[in-house]
This record gives sequence, structure tokens and C-alpha cells, in this order.
Amino acid sequence: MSTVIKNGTIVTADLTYAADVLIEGGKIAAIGKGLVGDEVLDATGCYIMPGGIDPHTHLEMPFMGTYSSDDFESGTRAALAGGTTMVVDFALPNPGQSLLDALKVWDNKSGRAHCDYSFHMAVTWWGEQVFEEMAEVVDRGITSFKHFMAYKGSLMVNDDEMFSSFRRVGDLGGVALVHAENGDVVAELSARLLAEGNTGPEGHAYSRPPQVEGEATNRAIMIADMAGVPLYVVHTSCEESHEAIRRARQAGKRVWGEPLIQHLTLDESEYFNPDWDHAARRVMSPPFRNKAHQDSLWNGLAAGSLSCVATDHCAFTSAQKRTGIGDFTKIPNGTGGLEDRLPMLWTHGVNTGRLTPNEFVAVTSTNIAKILNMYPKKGAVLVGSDADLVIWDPEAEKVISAKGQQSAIDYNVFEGQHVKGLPRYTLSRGVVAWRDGKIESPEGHGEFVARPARPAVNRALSAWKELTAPRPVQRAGIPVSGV
Ligand code: DUC
Ligand code: ZN
Ligand code: ZN
Ligand code: ZN
Repeated sequence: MSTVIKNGTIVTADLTYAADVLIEGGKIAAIGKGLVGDEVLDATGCYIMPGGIDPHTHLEMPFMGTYSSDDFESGTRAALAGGTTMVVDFALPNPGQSLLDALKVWDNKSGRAHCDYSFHMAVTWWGEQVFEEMAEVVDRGITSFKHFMAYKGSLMVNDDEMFSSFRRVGDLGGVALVHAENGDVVAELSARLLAEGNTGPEGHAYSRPPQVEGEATNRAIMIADMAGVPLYVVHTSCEESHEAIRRARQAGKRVWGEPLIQHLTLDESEYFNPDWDHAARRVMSPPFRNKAHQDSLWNGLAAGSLSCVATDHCAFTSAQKRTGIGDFTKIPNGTGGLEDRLPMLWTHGVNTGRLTPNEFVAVTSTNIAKILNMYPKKGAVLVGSDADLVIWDPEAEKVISAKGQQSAIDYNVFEGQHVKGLPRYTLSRGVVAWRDGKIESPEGHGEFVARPARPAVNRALSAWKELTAPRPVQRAGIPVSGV
């Protein structure tokens, strides 16, 4: 059984041209004019683009005393409805837990996925067991390792642990990821705010100013440089962090930044809404920022100093959020966005002229496929690539609403936003997964995507290793040092 997509315009990260796409066996079999297939999908007036890849989701994650409410089933439905064909979720061992045990848990959870997925592995503690197991994790195709510099007392790792882990990741040919916020300062500011009676959701924003993120981003970049590992900074939300990434890239360091669609389009005024529920539903870390920071992020995407747009999809119901009434530090951190990332980015990016359609593809799909070493299987419209495609109708419109959304929660942080640009069809490995407002790919259709290590790239980060390699020093009358 073959499928042909006709009458559309192919848009990739670097080309725009009219052609048909023939799909056989879940892969792109041919691209050209006059192609013939068993099933025909009409893409008149539409763009044919690589399906979105969301490199940052937390599905059914145990966190802050509860579990995020979208699992791999509802989460991947939300993804497909919004034109995203792959998610990369975080396997999260408890401090002290085996990485391989955590992986088993995530393997089980992902069984009902409607689209393809992969994992990052979180390093939440450090020891010989973690060091040893990381090699096995890499062998299983998980080559990106996340480090939390915040969440003191639970997920946070200290600099010595992070440095050791970064070195190991570099030696294994992987990529280090960081949640960059100074967890010590956040804990101190939170305690002070609570003691002074600032218990509402706005206290969350006050407790995590841009400086805590800028400081941590700089620190992570320097530690990564010393460790010789490529670094991916998740949810870059402010100029202070972006500035550090820009400077590192200019200096030739392999560092990438990832703004979220939430930070690009929603600002800190949300936390001052008199409705507690409204404000608490938007509590996430890092918090939303002001317009100047948003401009910085948009400019970074256009200029190439920021590379990927993600969601950090971590959805909690209103009831879950309410456990933080009277203490903002107990509001589960997280917002949704999987279904809305592409339509919101197209509306606020492409329709406003901030991004070209090709740049849109780069930051929603192709760049991350390259960074995570799964290109051109994913993130491409090439013969031999997986037929993970979105047939994008730039004229289709809707008003975002929690009513009818795929996500399992009872609200949507983008409620009321008018978007123009929506998927007409989403294809997952050649299967029509989203058509006429319905999910068609079956549960369990999604497959795990293994990503090989890339030892070759990781040695060239900087000359630091050579400069600091121990050299023997001869001093008169004193034993030789360094041999
Ligand atoms: N930030 C959130 O808002 N939720 C999940 C984890 C994170 O870092
Ligand atoms: Zn984070
Ligand atoms: Zn996250
Ligand atoms: Zn289902």
C-alpha cells in the first residue's frame, strides 16, 4: 500500500518547491512530478513539511508530589493534532535509583504512544553506578543526558557532580542538557518571599529572576567547556541566558539554546492576574518573562543563536495546581503546549514576518534532529527519510480552547488565542495519524527512536584539555612534579 501527496509545496529547512511525495513502507520513496500511489492525499494550498519534533516533554512524570497528567497516550495525541510527529521525553531516575530501572519505567509508559518518541536520560545523582550505567544507556540509543541545576533537595546536582557527569557524557559521545537555574538562590529567595507573606503564584516569578538563569547558563557553559562536551540549554527564557549562549557560540563552542513557545508568546503579567487559578496554571520554571526578553528570544531564532522551539509539556490539572494555595513553592511546576506549539509559532512567527517558513521548519524539526543525531531519518523530506510529515494549511484558522483539546487537563494556557496555520493531515511513518480533526494512528503505533553516539564531534570543543593536561615541571632540588 502506497500513499502519494499531491498538489502541495514542499518546505524544508533550506528549500521551497512544488513536488509530489510518494510514501512506501513508512518511508519517503520518491519526490517528483506526476507520482502515482494507492491512496492520494490532496495538499492543494498546503505546505508539506517535516513533522514537528518536540525535544522536551514530561509525560506522566512523577514531580512535586504528583504525576503530570498527560501520559504518552494523550500527549502523543496532542502532538499529532498539532503537527508534531515525535516527542523526546525525559527518563527520570529518583536520586539513588538505577538509570536502567528508570528506563524500564519509561519503556512501559511509552507503550501506548500514537507517534514515535525517544528519551533523554536525567542524571539526578552521581556515583560509580551512574558512571557505569551511562555506557549501557548510550548503547540503547539514549545519548543525551539532562542535569537539573535547580530543584534543590530533589533533582538538583551540584557542580562537582555535573562536571563528572559532563565528562562522562563527552567521553561517551553524547550531548549534555541542562535546566539552568541557580537552585541555591531560588531556594533562598523562595524562603524569604514566603517569610514575608508573598505566598501567591506571583511569588514564583519573583523567586526565579532572569539572573538565576543567566548565572546558571554561564556556569554550565564553562563547565561543559572544561569537560569537553556539547551542551544543550533547555527552556532558554531570557536575554541573560541567551547572551551567554550567543557568546559561547561565537567563541566556537558547541552550545545550543531552546526557547519554549510559552516564553515566546506569554509574558509575566499572567502571574499578576487576580484569579489565583489563572496565575497558578501558568506557573512553570523558568517563569514567563517580560516583552524585552521575548524579543530577545525571537531575534535569537531568526539570527540562529537559538536553535529549537520546544514546549516542556508538563501538564497539571487545576486540582493539582491547587495543592499550592497558600504556598507558591507547592504549585506543581509545568504547562502544556504540545498541541499548540506549531500553530502558535506559525501565527506569531511566520505570519508576522519574524521567521520564514524554512526557518520555522529548522527550529521545529530539522535542527533538533541534527543535534540529537537522528537526521535525516527524522526532520527531513528526503528519499529514505521516515514519512513523518505535516500537510500544513496556512489559511486554516481556529481559536485555541481547552474544549475539544487532546490534552487530558481542564484548561489551556493559550485559551482564546486566534491562530492561523494548522495541520490538514499529520503523517506518522506514512500512516495518516491526524485527519478531519481526528486521531487515526492506533495506540502503540509509536516506536522508540534510537540515536547513536557521535564520538568524533566531541573532542573539538576547545583547546582546554590540551592546555590543562598535566605536564612535568622540573624544579631545582625538588622531585619532578606531574609525571
Ligand atoms: N519546569 C517545569 O515547569 N516543569 C517540569 C520541569 C521543569 O523544569
Ligand atoms: Zn526544566
Ligand atoms: Zn522540562
Ligand atoms: Zn489513544
